[in-house]
Amino acid sequence: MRPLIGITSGEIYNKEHPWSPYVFGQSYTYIDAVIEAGGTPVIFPITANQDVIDQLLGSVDGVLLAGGNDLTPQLYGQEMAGTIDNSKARDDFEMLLLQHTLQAHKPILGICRGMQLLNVQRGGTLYQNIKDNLPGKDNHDSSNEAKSIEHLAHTLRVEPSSALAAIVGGIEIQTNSHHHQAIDKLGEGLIVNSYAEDGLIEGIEDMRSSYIMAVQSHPESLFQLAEPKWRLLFQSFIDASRKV
Ligand SMILES: [Mn+2]
Repeated sequence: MRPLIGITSGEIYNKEHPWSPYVFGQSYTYIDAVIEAGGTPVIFPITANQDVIDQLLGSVDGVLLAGGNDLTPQLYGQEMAGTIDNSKARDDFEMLLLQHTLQAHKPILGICRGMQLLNVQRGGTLYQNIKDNLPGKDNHDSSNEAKSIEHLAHTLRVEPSSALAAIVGGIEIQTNSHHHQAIDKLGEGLIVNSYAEDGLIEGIEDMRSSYIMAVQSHPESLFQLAEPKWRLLFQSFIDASRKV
């Protein structure tokens, strides 16, 4: 059986027709990654209706918290200072969805914004803009500036004792970088599973009682060609979802 995987969506605006209703959507790369790893993807809409959230979660075997816009900084006790393009509706939906997914012990894979959401949900904080807050660090938006999401920006140092090291089969893996925010204070119960060369956190996990795994980069754009080892991450997530 292919496990059913809920993927979070973003609000997509039609810039040429700003009067048009926005669309809930997500990049095809997440969909392909789930299908190729053996799962069946379903894109979740954004809603504040708790019954709908419960039914959406109840229908799936795992949840992929996808990338997208910045989190509203009030969620981690800060005022706006470097955050761009945040959506309170998406934040509220995903915080509720994440809380319920954790309570249900269903597998979670967080990517980029999804990793930051997990950290904040556990009481952690973010640097709102790496270039302002940490001016000595490497450029973490280089895949964007190279106009290629497949552009390999960092070699990650994977913690040898982490679940991620066991999953990808090593303590080094290449990845892309398309983010301007980063984890500052680590959330409760989470461990760092990987760092960039400059020391920034590139992945977190909590495998104590269920599968909770998250990365800052976009492996869904790398597993096909640029770094095939990332395929193992999606396979481990789908395998965990099959067991629930
Ligand atoms: Mn990075």
